[in-house]
This record gives sequence, structure tokens and C-alpha cells, in this order.
Amino acid sequence: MTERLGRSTLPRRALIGASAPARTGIVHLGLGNFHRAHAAVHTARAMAVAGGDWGIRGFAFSSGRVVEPMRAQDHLYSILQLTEDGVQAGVVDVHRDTGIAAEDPAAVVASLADPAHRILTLTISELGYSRDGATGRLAVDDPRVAADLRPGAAPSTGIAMIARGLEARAASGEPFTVVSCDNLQSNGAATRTAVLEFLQAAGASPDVQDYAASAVSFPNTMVDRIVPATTAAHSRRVAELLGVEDACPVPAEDFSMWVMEDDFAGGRPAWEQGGAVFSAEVGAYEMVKLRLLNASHSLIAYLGVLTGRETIAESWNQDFVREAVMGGIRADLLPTFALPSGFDLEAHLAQLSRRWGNPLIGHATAQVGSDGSSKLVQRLTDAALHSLERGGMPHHLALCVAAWIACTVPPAGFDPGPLAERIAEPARERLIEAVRGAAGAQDHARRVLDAGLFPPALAGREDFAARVADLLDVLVRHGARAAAEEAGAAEGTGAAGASAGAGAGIAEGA
Ligand code: CS2
Repeated sequence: MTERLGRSTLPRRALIGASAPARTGIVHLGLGNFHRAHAAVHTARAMAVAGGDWGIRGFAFSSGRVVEPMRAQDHLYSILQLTEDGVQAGVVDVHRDTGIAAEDPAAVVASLADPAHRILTLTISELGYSRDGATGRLAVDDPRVAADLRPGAAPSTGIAMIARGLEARAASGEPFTVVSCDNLQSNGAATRTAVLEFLQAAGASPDVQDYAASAVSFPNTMVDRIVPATTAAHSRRVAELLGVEDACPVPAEDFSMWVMEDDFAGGRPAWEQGGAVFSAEVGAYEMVKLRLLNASHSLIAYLGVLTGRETIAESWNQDFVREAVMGGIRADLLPTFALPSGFDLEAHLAQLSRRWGNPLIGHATAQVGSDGSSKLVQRLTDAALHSLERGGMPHHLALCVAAWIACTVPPAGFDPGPLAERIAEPARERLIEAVRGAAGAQDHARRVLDAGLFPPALAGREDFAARVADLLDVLVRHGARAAAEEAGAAEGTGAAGASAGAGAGIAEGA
């Protein structure tokens, strides 16, 4: 019988980077697969070169799914790197302690107050920032936020935990850095705003507010690695490759990129030695990531769900999906931002195509399609407004919104198919309420856009709403392919984009 992965069974040759020292210098909130395959790996690699007390104290938000097996394995786990040229496994050993934030929020607060800790990294998803999608401000009316604002309340939301932690830390005056690793536009600035708004709304003392505003930095970052959910097959593969039983391995692609602003008030690991990049052009990298990868990912996901494709690779395998995505990239997304200097666009598109098409990743379309109400606001809104304000029409972005509607709040009589049931949509009830009694696709789409999830600047655009409605109508009557072809024909991209991404050289992942 294969032995369980742990300190005594760790296959040393498989260690990725260095083992962390006992002292922890980083707190992480959102201990899931993405963090474990991304920041944790870059940290292990940085410590192998430059050392440092950068062990990680990790908190899962609410579930023990990762924490329990990690504890049973001395906090070790493996990364199963899935590439078509071969599958490799390596072990990460940087977590020194783990907990579940929702069960013990006081432990999170105490960790943030501990002067030994100098950095908090976050992977709490778009939803975790408690922002009102329409205004971008802290959602003070959200019942959980409102409860957290009460004096003495144990924090239940991520932003409240951070704010209360900083409040507790303020007495020491020790500098600190909060690093958002989520796909939000200007994620550092957005986190800072939410935390400062929370402290203000909670009536924190001026000293505390001043400490959070001046001694705590919130660098903007761009994070990128495709990391699907773990299955039993991944554990079996690790056992074959490493000869140990790992109940919580992380499957991932080989590509990994992390670009950060170098603004760390309390010091940082030498992450540049571990494959990360410090750059003053984070904003441009963020646009590349959010608009080219994430926005397209959402479109691939919804078109895939509607055509019965369980994974991103299966969806990407359809010619009409590739055409729609590449057409959208060229017509609706690329014109909306400036690329980082020296950026090789064609190589990047070829690489994206290869990443989406990787058949070993098994990234579920329903997973990428989940939480669309908070993801699409980040991925599409500003790009759509860019075109609309210049007299254009972003047909493929409208298609993405129409496909999301068809999957999550389908018009009466339309069946989006069985995969749509697996999509988690926190705003579903609100959307169902909003469309109750809608008369036809136009009315249906209009009501969804008016439901307060999108900023009024976009929701109020009659032309955009009408386009979403037209495409929803085509989709409902003739299917996802017909709607995508209609968007392509209107945009004049048609089959032109299909060849993009093929043949060009592949850029190196960090
Ligand atoms: C995906 C992202 O689930 C999603 O919405 O678009 O998680 C994506 O895989 C990562 O951002 C890639 O870095």
C-alpha cells in the first residue's frame, strides 16, 4: 500500500524550490488550488535562491476540503503539472500552519496583528471583496457586511477580517502589505478602497484609519496560471509518479506568471528570484490578462456549456468558438488598452490558444462560468464602454453577456442543457426575480442588465442592451453557434480570427 505524503515520506528529489523555515512571514487568505499552485510555488522558488523567513500561514475561507488533508500531510502537497509533452509532479513545502477563517476569524485577525507577519496574500475571488458591482464601492447594504460593521462583531467577510486585523496591528505601527491575487481591475487599489471604506464605516479611530492608509501598502498585481479542480484521478497520478498518496494535489498547467508593483511596506521575499516580475507596467499586464484571457475564458465557458462541452479544451475545439473568441479579441478587446512595452502579441495569442486547448487540464466550463455576475463586470464593462463611447458596438462582448444570461437565467422555454445546472451564480435568485414576467428576449435582457449588477454607465446603454437582446434571441431560437456567427458577421471578423493563434512562436512562461 502506498504511504501517505508527509515529512517522513517526502520524496526529496521532488521538492519544488525550498522548504520554508518554521517562522511564518506571510499570511494567506483563501487557501485553495490557485494559491497553492501560484504564489506558494513562486515563494518556494524564491526561498531556494534567497532564503528568508517566508513560511506561510494559510487560511481557507470556509471549507476544510484543503486544510484537513494538508494537516494530515504535514502541510505538504504536490503539484501535478499537466502538459502534452509529459506530466510531472513536484512537492511544495512552504505552509507551516493552516486554519479555516470562517470557523476562527479571531485567528486571522491575530495573525495579521502579529509583527512577524509582513504580508497578507489574498485569493478570495471577485466575490470576496464585497464590492457593489454597480458602484465599485464596499457593499455596506449587503447583510453580511452590515453585520460585520457592528461593533464587536466577529468578522465573517474577507474585507472585515483584513480591516479588523489591521485595526489590531495599528497599535504596533508595524508596516504591512496586502497583496490581492484575484482577477480584479487594479486589484491592489480596489482592496485598499474596500478596506479603508470598511474602517471608516465601522467608525475606526482616526489613528487606525491613518495607519491603514499610510503604513500599509496594497500593490497591484497580475496573476496567471490555469488551475482546475482536483479529482481522484490526480491523486492516482501523483501516486504513480511520486510513490506517495496525496489527498490534495493541485493540477495545473506549466505556465505561471506573476507581475507586481514593487510596493511592499514591510519587506518581501525575493520573488523575482522565483519567477515573478516586478514592473511599473502592471496595469498593462492586467489588461492583457483580464481582457484577453479572462474575458475570452468566460465566452469559451458559456458557449461550451450551451453546446454540451464539459471542459474548456472541448469548447475551444469547436471552430465557431475559436472564431468568436479571436474575433472578439481583435475587434472588441485589443483596441481598448495599450500593450506592455515589447509585448509580442502574436506569440501571446498562440500561447493562449495552446493553453485553452490543452486537453489534459480538464478545466470545467461550469467552473469558469461560475460567479459570472461578479466576473463579467471586471472582464467586460470597461472594454465594452470603450467601444460604445467611440460609436462602436462590441458584438462579441454582447455575445458573452447573452450567453451568460442564456446559461444562468434563461428566457422562458429555453433549456440551456444539463451543464448549466453546475454553474454557481450567486445572483441567480435576484436575476430570476428581475426577469419574472418578462415579455420576450428584449425585455428579458433589459431586465437582467437593469438588475443592479452592472455599472449604470453600461446597463443604461440602450444600444448595448438591444444588441445583447438580439443575440440572446438568436441563441434561444437557433443555438450558440448561430449567435456567435451573427456576432462575427456583424463585427466583420467572421472566420478571419480563426487562424490567429496558430503557428506563431510560443512565449516562455515565467
Ligand atoms: C478563469 C480564471 O475561473 C475563471 O474565471 O477565467 O480562474 C483563470 O483560469 C485564471 O485567471 C488564469 O490565470
